[in-house]
Amino acid sequence: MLSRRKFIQACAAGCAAAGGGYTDASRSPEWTELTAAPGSAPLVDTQQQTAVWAYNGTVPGPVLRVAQGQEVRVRLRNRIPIGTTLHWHGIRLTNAMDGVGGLTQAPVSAGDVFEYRFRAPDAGTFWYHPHFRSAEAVARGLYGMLVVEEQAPPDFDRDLPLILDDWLLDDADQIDTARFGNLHDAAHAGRLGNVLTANGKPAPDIGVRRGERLRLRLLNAANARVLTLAFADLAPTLIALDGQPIAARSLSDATLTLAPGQRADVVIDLSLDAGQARELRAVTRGGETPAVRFVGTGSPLRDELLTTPVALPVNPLDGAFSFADRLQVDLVMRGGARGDLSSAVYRGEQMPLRELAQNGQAWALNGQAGMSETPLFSVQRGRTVELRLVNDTRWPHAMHFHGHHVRVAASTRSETAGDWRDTVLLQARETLRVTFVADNPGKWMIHCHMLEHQAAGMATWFEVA
Ligand SMILES: [Cu+2]
Repeated sequence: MLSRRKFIQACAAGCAAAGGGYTDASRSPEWTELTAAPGSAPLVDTQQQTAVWAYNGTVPGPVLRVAQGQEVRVRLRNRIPIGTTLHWHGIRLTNAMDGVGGLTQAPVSAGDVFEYRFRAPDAGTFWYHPHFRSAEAVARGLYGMLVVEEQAPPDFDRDLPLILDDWLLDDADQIDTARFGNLHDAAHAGRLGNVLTANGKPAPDIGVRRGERLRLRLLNAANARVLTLAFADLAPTLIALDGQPIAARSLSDATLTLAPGQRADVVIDLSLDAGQARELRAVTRGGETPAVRFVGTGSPLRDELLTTPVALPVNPLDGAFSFADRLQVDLVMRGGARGDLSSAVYRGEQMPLRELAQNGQAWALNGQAGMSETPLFSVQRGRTVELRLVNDTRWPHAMHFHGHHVRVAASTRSETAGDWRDTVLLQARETLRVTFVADNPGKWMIHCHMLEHQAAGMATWFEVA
């Protein structure tokens, strides 16, 4: 892995020679070590440690920065008491490196090592987390951001990852482990927490100079909480979603909704004088909770705010859809509390709801609870797929696609037509159509990123041959 400084040096030597293509991976033979192990973190305040699982001892794990097209090399060591993997959320990588325990690899046993090597074709904001028993592993703190740098990064004064999480802690400020696997949570909104953190701290202060232009890389790493962020008068401009650049747009009402797994890149220009503060807040039913506090500090960087627009270079996504011979697939979600699911297939057996519940299942996709032996659909490489996602439940869901980004066909309450996403939010009873070219061979999951919903049935897969 190259640090940003090393990348710039490597680029000085090699990027021009690469003619705008990808840097030569042979120049970057380093491996990044990531060790998943029990640890502790001051989630609530600096005087109080919460027992967590952490990568390299920190929550979130280290921000990994790589150059677009460069080979990423990460050596995972498992020192937690259960099997684990690394899933590179949003990266259109080679299938064997997707990190789905039981589908693309065997889970890495406690004490073992696994090496991940892949190229990141798209520049943008991505993340990594286990994809085996992920509801528990992510809730205990195993996640981190993967930043893929543009070949020619646009001009920001600061690039600031903001990794948000919603922790369920008990009275002693420890992770509520008794609720793991709770079927009531799984059949409702999932595991909702009671402590909001940004970069592992509650409402941290972030010092900013007057006139500073920030690129915020926002990630919702919560198990289940849909976060609506209120920027108030920070005048946010949205420039990318799920790692894919968009034509810059301002946010209506200065709010941004991020479902679990979703990311957004937002530019803000701050006019704070020393000592002044502005909060970025998360809106919940109970009111607003501060997520981060920007505090003016030091001497002004510039007196007048920058007004130059920001545009990110586009990524090499294949949007050459061929609708004439597209494969149309319906994905119908049913079940959950106050749903009408009476039975579904689980592990090859048709089961009534009561029996599903005994197996920890509460949801079905096209009548199937959990992963099946055969894929939901198989598609020839290069063919256009049109998926109609039908949320026939009373609950929102955040459907995540592996190995591909999908284009939203028509705007909905939560999503905007034309955006490329790897995770889309559907409100209760909502239908959403997405389109993509199945250009990445292998076995790819589609699942709800509310991790308790995934564990309780909302998981399927497709195959690109
Ligand atoms: Cu869901």
